[in-house]
Amino acid sequence: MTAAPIAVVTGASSGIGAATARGLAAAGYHVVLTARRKDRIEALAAELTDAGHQAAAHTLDVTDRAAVDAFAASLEGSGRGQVKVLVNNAGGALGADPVATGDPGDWRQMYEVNVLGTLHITQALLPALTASGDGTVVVLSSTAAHGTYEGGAGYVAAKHGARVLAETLRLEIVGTPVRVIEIAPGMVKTEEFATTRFRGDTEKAAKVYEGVAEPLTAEDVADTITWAVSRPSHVNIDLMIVRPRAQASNTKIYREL
Ligand code: 8X3
Repeated sequence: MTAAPIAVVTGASSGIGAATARGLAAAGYHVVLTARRKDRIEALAAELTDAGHQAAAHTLDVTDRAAVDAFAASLEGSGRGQVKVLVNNAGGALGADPVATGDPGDWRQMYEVNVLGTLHITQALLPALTASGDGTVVVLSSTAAHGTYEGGAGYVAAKHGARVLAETLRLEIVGTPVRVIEIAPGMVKTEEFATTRFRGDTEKAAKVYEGVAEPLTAEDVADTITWAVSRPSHVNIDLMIVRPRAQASNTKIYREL
């Protein structure tokens, strides 16, 4: 029996990352879940394995380059299948302050994880993805990568960085057997995104979704990713912007209040 192709998912401990790991496991990939929180990814890997899928967990902070390189080397020597998919999902927002008062530390941290984290693991796995003869790099950007909004500058700047990484990589590696897919979700109601942004202030976090009939779910976005990844190899979904119906733009949201 040939080994199942490997799909690496970063930030797989919750939200879109966890849902994507589920989706890709169901699509037949051997899913390697990475995140900082060991307990969560181990529990999800066990759940997937119990359900008859192939999954493994590897604790990883994508901002730690040495750890990312060691992870890539461990995959090469694992005797598992070829690495065919990388889903760059690790990321997030910190704060929603205006430019005048935003914390430079927040900006730095958002650049570290959303841009440099994506850069580190993409660089580390690109040789394996290329060698597989049929690789896919997914970059989870955001609608914040395509337009700004008040209070969003730090996050918007970081997500623009992730988008530029994806677009530039696609130009640079054309002719190699690797495609680059950017998925840009709008309002997604996940367990942690807004709570992390507002540092545990659940009231502020709840306001983000207030009156919005049906924000996207992590599963909605995971479906989109799984669909894009499972197109035939020659089909490159360059970019998908995915929003809930109630959101016409970053700033035009219908709320039933
Ligand atoms: C999440 C979308 O509107 O919070 O990436 O920037 S938004």
